[in-house]
Amino acid sequence: MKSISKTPFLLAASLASAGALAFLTGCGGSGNETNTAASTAKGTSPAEQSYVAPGEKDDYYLFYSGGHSGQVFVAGIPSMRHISTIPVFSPYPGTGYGFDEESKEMLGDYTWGDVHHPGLSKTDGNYDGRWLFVNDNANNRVARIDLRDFKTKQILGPIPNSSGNHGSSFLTENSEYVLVATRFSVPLPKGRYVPLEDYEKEFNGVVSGIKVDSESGEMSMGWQVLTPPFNWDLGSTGKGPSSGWAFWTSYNTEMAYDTLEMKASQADRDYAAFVNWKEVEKAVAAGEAEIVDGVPVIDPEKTKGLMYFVPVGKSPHGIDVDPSGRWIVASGKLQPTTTVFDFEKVLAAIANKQFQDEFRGVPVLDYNAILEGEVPVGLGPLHTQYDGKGNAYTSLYIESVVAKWKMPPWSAEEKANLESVVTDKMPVHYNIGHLVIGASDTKEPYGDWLVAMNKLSKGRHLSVGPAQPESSQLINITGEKMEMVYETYTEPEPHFAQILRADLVKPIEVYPKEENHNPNAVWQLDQAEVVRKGNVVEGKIVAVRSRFGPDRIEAKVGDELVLHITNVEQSTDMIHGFALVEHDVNVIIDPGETKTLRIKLTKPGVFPYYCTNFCSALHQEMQGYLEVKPADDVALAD
Ligand SMILES: [Cu+2]
Repeated sequence: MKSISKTPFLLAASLASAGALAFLTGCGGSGNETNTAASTAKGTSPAEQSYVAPGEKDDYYLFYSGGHSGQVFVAGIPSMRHISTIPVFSPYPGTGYGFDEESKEMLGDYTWGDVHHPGLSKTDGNYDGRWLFVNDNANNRVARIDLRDFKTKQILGPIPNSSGNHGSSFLTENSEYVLVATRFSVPLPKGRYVPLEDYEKEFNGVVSGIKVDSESGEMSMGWQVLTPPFNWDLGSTGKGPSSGWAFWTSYNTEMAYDTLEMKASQADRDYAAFVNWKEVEKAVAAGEAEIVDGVPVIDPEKTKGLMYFVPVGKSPHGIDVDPSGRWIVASGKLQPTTTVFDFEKVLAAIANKQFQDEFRGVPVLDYNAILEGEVPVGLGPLHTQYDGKGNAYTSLYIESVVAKWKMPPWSAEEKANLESVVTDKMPVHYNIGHLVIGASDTKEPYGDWLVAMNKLSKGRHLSVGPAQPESSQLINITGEKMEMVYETYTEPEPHFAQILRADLVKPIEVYPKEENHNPNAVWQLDQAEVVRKGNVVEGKIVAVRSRFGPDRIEAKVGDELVLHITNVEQSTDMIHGFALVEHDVNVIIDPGETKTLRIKLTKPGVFPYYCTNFCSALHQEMQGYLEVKPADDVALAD
C-alpha cells in the first residue's frame, strides 16, 4: 500500500493527534512504501521538507562511502537518518562480519580497506537496484554488495598491475564492467624493484575492465590498458553518443615521484584519458594483448584507436558525463573554471585526426576542436552532478560552495559571456569534496535532492575533541535557487555516495530455508550434534528462541573447534548471535542462515557462550558452556 503524500500542513505543530496522523499517512505496512517526493515542495520550511515522521519511511537510500573505516553507510533521504552500516573491507562485530569463516575468507589477509566511490549497477543506462560496487584504494580491490540482503558478497583483488585503486567504481551502461584506474604507478608486474629515479621509464599505471556476470554479479578480471605514469583520478562512463567510452582525469602528467604537491602542479594542463572500452574488448579478442600477471594488457602505443588524451586545466579531479552522454565536464582543481567538452566534436576530431600532439603514441586531441566552453564556476572546482533538467552542480572546494549552472546548448549571447550561465551558489560547511544527486550518472536523474559531502567541518557539531565530526548537508534543488535543508553527522570518511529510489529495491527479510544448501545446516534441536574427529571437534548447532542446541560442548586444549550454527527462525528480525567468552569471536546469524566458526582452543577452562543479538524476553537465558579440559585428559581421546 502506498502511503498518502505528506502535505505541507500535515506537519504543523497543531497536528499532533496520533489518530489524525494515521489517517493521513496510512498504516505504514511492510516493505518499501515510502513517503513521497511531495516533501520537496517549495514553500514548506526546511524542517518540514526533511521530516519523516515516526513509522514513515524515506523516499531514497543514500549509500555513502565509509572511507578508511572500510564500510559503506546507508541513510534515508530526506531524513538523513543513518539506518545501516554495511561492512565491506573491515570486520564489524555489529553484524558479525569478519568473524565467521565465510566472511573471513572474503577479507583474506586484510583487516581494512579505503572505500571511495560506490557505484550502482545499471541496466540500459539506469539504476536497476541489483548491486552496489565499491573500491578499496589501499589494497586494490573492488567489492560487490547485493541489494537483495545488503551484504558484501564478493571482494575481488588485489587487482594485478594496479596500485592505488582510486579511480573506480564506474559501471558501464549495462554493468558489463566495473571500470578502474590506478592512482599510483609502480614498476610492472608488481613485485619488481626499480629505483624511483627510473620513474618515467619503468613505472606504469593501468586502467582495468573488471567483468561483471550479468546473472550473478560475479566479478572477474577482464583486461587492462597500459598508461604512462600519471596519477589517474576520478572517472565516469559514457552513454548515448559516448556509449562504449570511459573517461578519467589525471594529475601529475609531470611524472614527478617526490614533492608532488609542488612538482605535480607545474603544467597548465594535465591529460584526461578517453578510452573506448569496446575497442579494447575487440583488441583483446584479436590477440593484441600481452599477458602480464595473468591479465591481458593492451599497450596503446602499439594498438591505436582505443585511447586518446585530452588536455584539461590544472590538476583535474572530476570528470562527469551528463545524462544525454554528449557533454563531458572536467574540472581542474587549481583553476576557477570547469570545462565542457562536446563528445560529438570529440568523435569528429578523432575522425579528422585533429590532434595537437602525441604522448607515447597516444594522440592528444586538439583542445579547441572539442571544447564547448569554460564555465567560470568559481575557485577549486572538483565534481559535477546533473539534475536532468539542464542544470549542472559543481562542488568548489576552495570556495566552499556548490555552483549551479546551465548546461549547453547555450545561446550565442550566453556563449559570449559564460558567467551568465552560473545561476546560483550555495555555501556549504566547509570545503566540499564530492556532491551527489540521485541517478546523476544515469539517463534519468532524480533531480530533487543534492547531498554535499564536506571535507572539513570545523565546529558544525558539539565538540568531541580534536576529531571534528564530519558533516554532510542536504540541499533541495527543485527550485530555481538551491535551498539548504538539513545538516547531519557523517561517519568518517565520506568520499562519494549514490542515491537510489527506495522502490527499486525489495530486500528480503529472512533467508528462505529452501535456499540454504549448507550441508552442515540443521533445523531441529534433536538433529544438533557435536562429534570429535581426531583433534577437531565439529558441531552442527541450532540457534532458536531462546536456546542453543546443544548448550554444552566438550573439548580439550589443542583441539580445533568448528561450529556450524544455523538460525532456524523464519520470522522477521529474529537474529541470533554467538559469542564465546574470552575467545574474540562474535558470529551473527540471520534467520535461515548457517555460519561457520573455526577456532583453535589454547587454554583450559569453562567458557560461557551466549547470544549477542537480542531475540526474546528470554534472550538473557540463551547461553551454553564450552568445557575445555587439559590436553592430557585421556577420557576425551579417540
Ligand atoms: Cu538469540
